[in-house]
Amino acid sequence: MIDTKEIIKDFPILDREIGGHKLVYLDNAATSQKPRAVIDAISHYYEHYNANVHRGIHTMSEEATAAYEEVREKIAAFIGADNTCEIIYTRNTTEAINLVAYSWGRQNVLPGDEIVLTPMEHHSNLVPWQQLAAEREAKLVFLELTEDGQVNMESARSLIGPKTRLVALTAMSNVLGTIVPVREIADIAHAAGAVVLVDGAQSVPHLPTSVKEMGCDFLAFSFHKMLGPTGTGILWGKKELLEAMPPFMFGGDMISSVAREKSRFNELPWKFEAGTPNIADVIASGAAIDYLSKLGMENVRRHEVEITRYALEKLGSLKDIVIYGPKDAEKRGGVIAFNIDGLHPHDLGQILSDSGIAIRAGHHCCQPLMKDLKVMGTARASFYIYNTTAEVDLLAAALEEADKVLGHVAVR
Ligand code: C6P
Repeated sequence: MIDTKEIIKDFPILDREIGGHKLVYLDNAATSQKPRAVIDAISHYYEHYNANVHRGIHTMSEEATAAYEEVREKIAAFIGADNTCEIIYTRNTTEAINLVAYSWGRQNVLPGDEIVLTPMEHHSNLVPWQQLAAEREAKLVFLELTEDGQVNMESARSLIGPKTRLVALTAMSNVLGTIVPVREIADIAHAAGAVVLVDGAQSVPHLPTSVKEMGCDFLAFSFHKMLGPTGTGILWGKKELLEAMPPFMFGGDMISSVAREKSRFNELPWKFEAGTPNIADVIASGAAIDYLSKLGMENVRRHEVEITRYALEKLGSLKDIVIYGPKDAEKRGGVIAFNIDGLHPHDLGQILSDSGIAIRAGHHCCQPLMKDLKVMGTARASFYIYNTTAEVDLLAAALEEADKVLGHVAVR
């Protein structure tokens, strides 16, 4: 098991106080906190070898290029990819998905084709497909969910078929916490001749990941949710698919030669990386991978199952609370979205903040799912490696207090 007491020491921000209370950070699904090693990697780059990559032949440029490219190897190992040419740096998950929608989508999706999604997709894995579908006269098809927010596999078997061109699905919901059986769905999709894109924004930071075991064709994720800095994300794709795709953006670094009228494009992965990249943050993302690898992703997962199980029980015993998603901690990630009858989630978020507890409140960029749940929004607590059951107790106590303070003004 991981030792939270030791881990907490590595995160300077966790010493912070908010309004006289020690910070309890439970908004990890939005973005995680950063360990000292990641913060130091950024300043070390700027203090010692700040230079552009792939361009200069001076020492610092060579050092920066080596450090920047070395991270690609770490990422490939972390997600079980065979080849670093399949690892494309992007700004975040959203950009990675847009890259596929623009480049692969506009080349491969034809009128009458179907794009299959789940009803719990984040807007980042919905809006790009809406745009593509409108442009290509394709149709969006949604799988069904069971009452406790799991994918209804019967609907996967019946809705994925010969017209399906793409199945784009989250591996873990940022609202329901649901862990999706990606492999099973990918097998159904491949049998129908479709391509599978996995939104790993919530799963890669929290679960051991193997693109081979997942059986997907594309995987998108962001480093800022897994101890890394903001502004770095990854698109992994199968080499043969990426090779056949046109570049997404054009300009410097993505070319092999340019004449006045025409250009040749660079090979993978640089074909998809136009312009000066986010060098410092990519290098610091490597430090984030080192940190997580040292802990072991199996241990990260175990810790989160324990804390989620505890939180489901503790919060579940509160008066008038509704918790969304699977009841079993093994079937979900460390994300708990909830409502307390009669209290607005934003009011809850505010009152918890006054006690130093950071949660998220709102629609979590999943407005269609909110509509299905028949709510405007929810409160959401989400956990990571530095959270403890003692913090869950503080959350539960603050929610009880909030119910007392706000409850008497609320219309029940
Ligand atoms: N969800 C949340 O609070 P970006 O912003 O590109 O790094 O990640 C987008 C994204 C895509 N898919 C899923 C499943 C996500 O959870 C997110 C980000 C954050 O839930 C911010 S809205």
